[in-house]
Amino acid sequence: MLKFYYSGAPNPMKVALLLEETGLPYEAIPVDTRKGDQHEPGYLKINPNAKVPAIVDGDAIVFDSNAILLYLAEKTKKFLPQNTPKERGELLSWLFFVASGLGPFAGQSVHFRNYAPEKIPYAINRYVYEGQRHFGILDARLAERKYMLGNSYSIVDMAVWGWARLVPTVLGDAAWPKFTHLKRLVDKISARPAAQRAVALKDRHKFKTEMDDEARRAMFRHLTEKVA
Ligand SMILES: N[C@@H](CCC(=O)N[C@@H](CS)C(=O)NCC(=O)O)C(=O)O
Repeated sequence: MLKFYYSGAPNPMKVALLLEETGLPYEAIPVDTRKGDQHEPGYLKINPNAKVPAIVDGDAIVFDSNAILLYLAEKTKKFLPQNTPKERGELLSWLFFVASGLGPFAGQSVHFRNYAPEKIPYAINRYVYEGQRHFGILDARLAERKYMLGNSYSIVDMAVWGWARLVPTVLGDAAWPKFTHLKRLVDKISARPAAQRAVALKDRHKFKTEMDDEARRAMFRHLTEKVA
């Protein structure tokens, strides 16, 4: 059975949503990143980047959330647009936009707002600004169409949902009114039974919740290794 290495964080949650939407049987294997499971040698063979999510499907190993979304969508032939150059081009553009822009900027915004040992106004402003800019681009697109690629729900919407459901965590509690179209999409997806099962998945396992020294050592390794 397909093995899904996960935690309740945004990138694994996109994949949990797609797995639940497709109905593919899978075994959910917790990787407790606050305890350092991501650095275990056995896990590094699956994801050398020491992050979640990753999947093992027979002899296929796939890591990086949007790569997994594409792999599973192609495998099941679900939640993809028409296979024309135009539609595939749009699919890839938005998937990569989320993977290389939204995700990293949103992640750094959360880091500098909540976890950095010093509050650095320049860093906070840069990442909140960029997070806001990326969410704004999604919002503008959704002002003109129901879903990211038009009339059909696709893996791009799932990739967006992973991060957009956390808009207040990324940008602050007052942010939602700026992104009404994006909020509509998030609410629509969150109301789906598959999304509710995806969000509930982490309750099947016990994950550490404290961000203590052990967690900081596991997740922010630059704190103990000066390279600059
Ligand atoms: N580009 C990767 C990023 C994965 C990632 O950053 N995962 C976070 C959770 S959302 C993680 O594993 N954090 C633990 C750590 O950094 O040690 C993807 O999209 O899967």
